[in-house]
Amino acid sequence: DQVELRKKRAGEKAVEWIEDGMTIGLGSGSTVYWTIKKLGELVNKGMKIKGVPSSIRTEGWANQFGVPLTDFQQGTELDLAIDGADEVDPSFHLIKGGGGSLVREKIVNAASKNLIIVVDESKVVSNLGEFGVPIEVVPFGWEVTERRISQMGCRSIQLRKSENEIYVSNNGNYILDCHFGYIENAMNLHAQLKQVVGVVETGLFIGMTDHVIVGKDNGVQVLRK
Ligand code: DER
Repeated sequence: DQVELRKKRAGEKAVEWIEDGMTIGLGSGSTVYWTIKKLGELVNKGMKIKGVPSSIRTEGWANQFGVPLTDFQQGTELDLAIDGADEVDPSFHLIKGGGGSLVREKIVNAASKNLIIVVDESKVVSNLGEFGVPIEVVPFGWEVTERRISQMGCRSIQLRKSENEIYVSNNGNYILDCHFGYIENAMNLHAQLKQVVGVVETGLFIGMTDHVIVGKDNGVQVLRK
């Protein structure tokens, strides 16, 4: 379908930034799926790279497509990370976490020299906030953490479920999806949220992104800051 084709175009385009010998941060989600699949083809043709996966699901795709994996014991700086997003604003601030992998994604992306975001055009917005901000919280006392966050002006807050069960992240934590309405200052909101006792990480990725590759019906557009 059209959306999948736009995701595929953006995901595959990102491999042009990958060079032999690189260690790559592998993001999570259905757009970066196409990056990992394409990367497997390049490895099959002899490209020498290693990937650090940002989720168990991404680890499975890397194994399926033959992308060699490594971890931070082998090195604490990655050459490049490629990841998806739920929203991208004109300053390249992001909302991420729709797929539940935001903590490991942020760790991987923050450890990378460069970050490329791959999205279909529907993710490009003029103002963050339509998409609820995913916030990973410690399960113990999550009800107290939820109350504290709801007092910060969010309009609605939901404990994420998956098939009627509480969603548990790869790190054993819960996720609260918080709708703040249009976010005027994403940096400030992130900083305030990070202070709340019980919050592990937010889906606000501020000032981390170098390039954004947008998949469109008629091709791809590379946005540079
Ligand atoms: O959960 C995440 O952060 C994903 O990267 C998400 O933001 C993008 O997922 P998609 O490529 O499946 O839309």
